[in-house]
Amino acid sequence: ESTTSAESIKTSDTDTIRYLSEPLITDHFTADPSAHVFDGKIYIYPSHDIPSEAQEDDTGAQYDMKDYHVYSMDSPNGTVKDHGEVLHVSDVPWAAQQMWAPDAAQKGDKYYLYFPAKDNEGIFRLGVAVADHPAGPFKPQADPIKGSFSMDPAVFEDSDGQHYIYWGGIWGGQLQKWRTGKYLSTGHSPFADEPADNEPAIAPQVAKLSGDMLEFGEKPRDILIVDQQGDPIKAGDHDRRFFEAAWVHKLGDTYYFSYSTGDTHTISYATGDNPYGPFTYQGIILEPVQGWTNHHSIVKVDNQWYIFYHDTQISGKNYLRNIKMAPLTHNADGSIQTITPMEE
Ligand code: FUB
Repeated sequence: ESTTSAESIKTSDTDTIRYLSEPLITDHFTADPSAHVFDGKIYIYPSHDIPSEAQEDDTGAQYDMKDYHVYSMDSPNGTVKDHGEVLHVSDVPWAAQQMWAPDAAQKGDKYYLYFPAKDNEGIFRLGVAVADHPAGPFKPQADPIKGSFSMDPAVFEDSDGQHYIYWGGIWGGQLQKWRTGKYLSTGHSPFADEPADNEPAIAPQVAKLSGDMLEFGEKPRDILIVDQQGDPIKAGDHDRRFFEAAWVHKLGDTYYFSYSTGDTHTISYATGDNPYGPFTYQGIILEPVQGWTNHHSIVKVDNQWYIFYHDTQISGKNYLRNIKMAPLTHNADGSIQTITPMEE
């Protein structure tokens, strides 16, 4: 168990907040934190980073995770409880390796863990595991979600109780390999199969979940992210195009689609008036953190919004990360104040 401390310095009422926050967990490496309030408590579903013997490469082989732990906190920045391992790759019949960024959802008295992993052919699929308690243990389905591909699932429950699953990631996340609807085995380079720079960027994916939460309830749809003029963000626009780490939250009637821009390292956001988009690009929520990846979740606890994210403060290594949290502020006009992480 660990206790955290944090400090923020606001530079103005509406722009950037510089924020210094401490790792939430120090005895394991953790990343990609998906946080939710279930049964009045904050539960965090992160990736569990481990030192790897896999050769580091552009597909992210060094992100060689094998299991998930669940963590909880009674209040923001409170004591973090580790509920232990809740799912291991060896328990998942279809999964071979790389348990990447997960998320969780609640429906009725059941809890669902959504996770990506590579199957025996080296293709990323999305899996589901079910539990009676938010902290598991989670029992995996025998097969991946039918028709699933790529990684980084995130589940959003709309105000009417309908759950939507968002996912996808380019390069090592393989989304570019599904542009034709079939897996393109045109080579191992994660940079093959991308659109030309002046073409629309590869689209993140969304589908309603089925009533039993175990399958897509409809054919996956592309999410269109457009600029302020309504033109699709282009593949060459690395400052704004979707890379990975989709997340959706809702404030009033506005749906906020946030994501990592990958090689430009920000968490950016776009807004829309329904769960499918199109979403209009608005700006940066979180400036680059220490380390290559940037991956977050956004959750309201009582009356305050928080962003959970990670950096590499403890290890200094891209694939050995530590999760953190910081308050997040929406301005009166709906825009989100940019957070600039401060380093020690
Ligand atoms: O943790 C492995 C991968 O790194 C995640 O799936 C990506 O979002 C990036 O954070």
